[in-house]
Amino acid sequence: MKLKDITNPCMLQDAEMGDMEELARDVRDEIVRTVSRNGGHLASNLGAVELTLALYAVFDFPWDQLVWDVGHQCYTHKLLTGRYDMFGSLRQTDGICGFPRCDESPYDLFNTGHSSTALSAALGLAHARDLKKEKRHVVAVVGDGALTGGMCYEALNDIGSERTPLIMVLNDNGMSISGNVGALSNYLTYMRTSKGWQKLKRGMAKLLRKIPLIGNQLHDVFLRFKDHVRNVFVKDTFFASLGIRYLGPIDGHDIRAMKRVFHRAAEMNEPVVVHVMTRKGEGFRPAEERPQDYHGTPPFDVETGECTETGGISFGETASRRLAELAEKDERITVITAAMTYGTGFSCFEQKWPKRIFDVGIAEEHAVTLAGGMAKGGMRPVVAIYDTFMQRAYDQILEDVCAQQLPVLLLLDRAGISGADGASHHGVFGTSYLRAMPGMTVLYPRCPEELCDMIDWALQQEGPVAICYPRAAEKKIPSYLHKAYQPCKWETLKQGQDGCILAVGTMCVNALEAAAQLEKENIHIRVVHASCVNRMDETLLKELNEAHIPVFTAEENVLPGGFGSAVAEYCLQNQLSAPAYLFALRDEFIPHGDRKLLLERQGLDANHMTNIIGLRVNK
Ligand SMILES: Cc1ncc(C[n+]2csc(CCOP(=O)(O)OP(=O)(O)O)c2C)c(N)n1
Repeated sequence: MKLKDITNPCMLQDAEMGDMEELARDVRDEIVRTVSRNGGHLASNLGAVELTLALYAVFDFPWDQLVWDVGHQCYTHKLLTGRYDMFGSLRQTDGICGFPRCDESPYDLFNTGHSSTALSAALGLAHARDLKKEKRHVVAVVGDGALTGGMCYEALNDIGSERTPLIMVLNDNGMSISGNVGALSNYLTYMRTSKGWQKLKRGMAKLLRKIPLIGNQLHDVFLRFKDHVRNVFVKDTFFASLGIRYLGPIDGHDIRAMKRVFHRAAEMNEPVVVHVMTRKGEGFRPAEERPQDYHGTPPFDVETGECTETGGISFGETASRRLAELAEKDERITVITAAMTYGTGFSCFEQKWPKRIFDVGIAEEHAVTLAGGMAKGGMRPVVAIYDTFMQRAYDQILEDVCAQQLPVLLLLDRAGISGADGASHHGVFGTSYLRAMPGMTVLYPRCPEELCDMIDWALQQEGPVAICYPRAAEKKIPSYLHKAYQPCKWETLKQGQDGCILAVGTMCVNALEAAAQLEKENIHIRVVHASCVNRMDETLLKELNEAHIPVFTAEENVLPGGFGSAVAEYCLQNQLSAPAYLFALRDEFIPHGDRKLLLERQGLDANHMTNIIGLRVNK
C-alpha cells in the first residue's frame, strides 16, 4: 500500500501487515524528502511513523479523538488524512502547517505547539463525551520529554482521581530535544530496561516454545498475559499509584504489537497509559545518529545529511559565549534552561561550566521561580528560554521575581516572527506581557554586539532585566561600537529633521531602508534605535516634540501593549504630541511562512513604512 492509495485513513483498519510495512516505508521517504527541502521536525516524525499507523489501524478518527502533545510529530497523521498532495507546501507561506491546526482538517482536533497540554485537553474532551453520553475513545500521544512539563502532572492527578476513561500513549524515545532529564525520565528507563523482567521474558518465551505440541499455544497465552506477569516483576508504582492502568513497554516500531495493545486499551473502561518505545530519527541514518541536530532541521542534502542553509550570527550563542567569559570573574553567574540548552545556543556555556547550568526539562514556570530562589540565595541567575515559551511563566516572573525585585536576567530567544513554525512559535507578545510588570526593564538589541553590552549592564542591576532577541542577526545591520549600555539613551542611526522613526531591535533595518527611500523624495527621516521599550528616552521625546517632528514607532510585537503604545502613553501623560503612526503587528495570530513575506503582510516592510510616512510628514 502506498500513500497515494489512501483515500480515507479508515482503510488502515483492514490493511494486511505487509501493506502497513510498505506504507511505513513510503511515509518515511515522503517525510525525509519534504523536510530536506523545507526544513522541519525530522527526528521526532520519523520516530512516530509506525505508532501513528497503528493508531489509525485501531481507532476510528476523527470520531475517536486524537490529541498530539506539542504536535511536532504529526506529519504521518497529516499524510494519512488528506494532505498528501499538498505535503510539499509543509511550513511554507499559505502551505500546510508543521503542527496540528483545527482550521486545516477535522482530523486536527486541537491546536498544539507548546508542550505538555495534551492530557488536559484529552481529559476535557473525555468529560464532554461523557456528559453528552457519546461512545468514542479519546487518545493523547505524549512524549517522554513533554512529560517533564508540570501541566502533565496536574492532568494525571485529575485523570487518576476522576477515573475518566482515556488512553495516553507515552511515546518514549529517551529524548527531549537533547537527552531527556529528570527523575521521571530515570523512572521510565527503569520501566523499559528492568533486567529481571527482560531476562525472565526471554527465558519464558524460549522455554514455552520448546514444549512439544502445545508450546506455541502456551507462548501465545504467555504473550497475552505478559503484562500481568510483568507487573509482578516490575512494579509500576508511579502510574498505578495515581489510579492509572499501565500497559507496556512495547516496541513502537512493531505495528502488530502496538495494534494488539491499543485494542486492549480500547476495551478498558478506565484511564490507561500505553508505554511505547520508539527511536528518534528511525530509518534515516544521520537522524538516528544525531537526533538532536535533526529534531528541528533547516533544509539538508538527503545523500549526505549536510545542511544546505547557513544562518547569520546567533544571538543565543553570542550570549552564551559572553556569559561563559563573565562567569570566570563572577562566581555568582548561573544559567537555567528549559529543555532547550541546544536551541538557545547555551551548549558553549554548558561545556565550560557544566556545574553552573541547570536544564530543568520543559518546565518554564519552575525555571523562573528556581531563578528567583537562586537570586535570593546570592547568585546571578540567567534564564534562557524562547520568547513564546516564556509566556508560560508570566505569573512566576511577576510574583517570584519582579514583586521581590530579584536580580534575575531573562534571555528571550526567537523574539519576533519565527517564520516556518507558525503561530505557536512567534515571539510577538513579549513587550506586551513584560512591559506591565513593575520593576522590569525590557531590552531589544539590534545586533549581537549590543547584546553583549546589555548583558554586562544587566548583571550590574539590582532588579530583573529581560533581553529579547531573534535567532540570528540580519546581514544589513549598520556597524556598532561597543559602549557602556544606557537604557534611556537611545542611539541615533541616521539623522533627519522631517520625522523620526523609533525602531525597536530587528526593525532598525527596515526603518533605515524606508528612510533611504524617503531621502529620494527629499524627505529626511531620523532613525533611532529604541533599545529599551519600557523606559523612555525622555530627553529625546521632549526634543522631538519641541521641534514639532512627527514620531513613528516600529516594532515586531503586537500593537496592544507594545512599544508604540508605551510611547503614546508617555506622550499623553506628559502633554506631548502623540506619535503620528505606530508600525506594529496586528492584533491576530499570525500563521507560519516566510518571515519577510509575513512582515510585508503585516505592513512592517520598508515599502509600507515609506508610503505611510510619506503621507504623514508635513512636506
Ligand atoms: C512549553 C514548551 N517549551 C518548549 C518547547 C520546545 N520543544 C518542542 S519539542 C520539545 C521536546 C519534546 O520531547 P518529546 O515530548 O519527548 O518529543 P520527541 O521530540 O522526543 O518525540 C521541546 C522542548 C515547546 N514546544 N513547548
